[in-house]
Amino acid sequence: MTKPAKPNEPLVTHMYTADPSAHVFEGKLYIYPSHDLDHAMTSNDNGDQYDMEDYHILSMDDFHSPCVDHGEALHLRDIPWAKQQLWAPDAAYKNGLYYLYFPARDEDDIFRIGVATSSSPAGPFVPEPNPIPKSYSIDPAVFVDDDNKAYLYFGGLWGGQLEKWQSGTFDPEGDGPAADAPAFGPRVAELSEDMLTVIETPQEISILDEEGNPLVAGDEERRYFEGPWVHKFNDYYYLSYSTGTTHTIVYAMSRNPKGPYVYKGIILTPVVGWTTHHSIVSFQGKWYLFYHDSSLSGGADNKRCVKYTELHYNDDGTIQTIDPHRPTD
Ligand code: FUB
Repeated sequence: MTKPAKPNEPLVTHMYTADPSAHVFEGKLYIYPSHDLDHAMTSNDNGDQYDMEDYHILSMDDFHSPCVDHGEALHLRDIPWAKQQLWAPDAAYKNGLYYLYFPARDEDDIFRIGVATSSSPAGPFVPEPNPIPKSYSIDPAVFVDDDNKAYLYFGGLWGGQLEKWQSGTFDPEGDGPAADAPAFGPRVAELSEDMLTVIETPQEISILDEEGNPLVAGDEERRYFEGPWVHKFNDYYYLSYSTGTTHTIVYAMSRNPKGPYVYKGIILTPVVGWTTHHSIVSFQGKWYLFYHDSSLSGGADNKRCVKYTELHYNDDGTIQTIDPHRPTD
């Protein structure tokens, strides 16, 4: 039997995992990661090296229990509209059903977001025949608020194609803004009651500095790149995300799930590997950060491993910065 994973150690070592979205379902921790494959793809800014084909769901009764791999929960071959690249997923629960949200490239090589359903948090999941209408780009994250409204967040630069959607339709020539222009923000749209469609055109989220000015595209230490995650603590919404080129997980706060959000600081300093991607979850009275790095493969960007560590708030609601290389007590 596998031993329980310690903080900052791989949750599992029998396969490569990345992009962990952690949730508490049925009293247990469920982790929805990408499943990195052990192949040698050429690395480029388009993300061709992330050529994943299926999802495996992990769970733990608690942090003293071994992490269970529930096997293949969804495969590319079973998704009618998807051609390749099953990237970072997320999951949600509503109305007695579990929903798995995932990005993939369609037949035209355009990233869209799909949804699949299951009666169990561990799957298997059955995909809808088409992607979610009006969805695009990558890294879906779903937040279900206390009033039961659910929101779909998404978007990623470079290989994630967010630059190509600035006119509202896909423009293959679409590019990023000038360094002194407002950076592109992630997108948000409220989900329908059945969680399978959005009920509005996705809108861009503004991320502002403390003076109320939008973060600019050249501010690579703070501007949005990919991997949105929204959680709520003490009536504040926290939008956390990867800064991509500067390799940190940072966060911004708002009183409204759709923003505008005000930038606050760094949650996670750079890990081993180019990408960084996370989720934040409350479990048994404590808060945890799930994240990945490339340590299990000795640094290969597309062979990553999922880890966790405890997350702490300051009295004013700000989050203490985590250094993944510092041993925990
Ligand atoms: O795993 C593929 C991509 O790498 C994800 O969608 C991004 O967030 C980055 O982690």
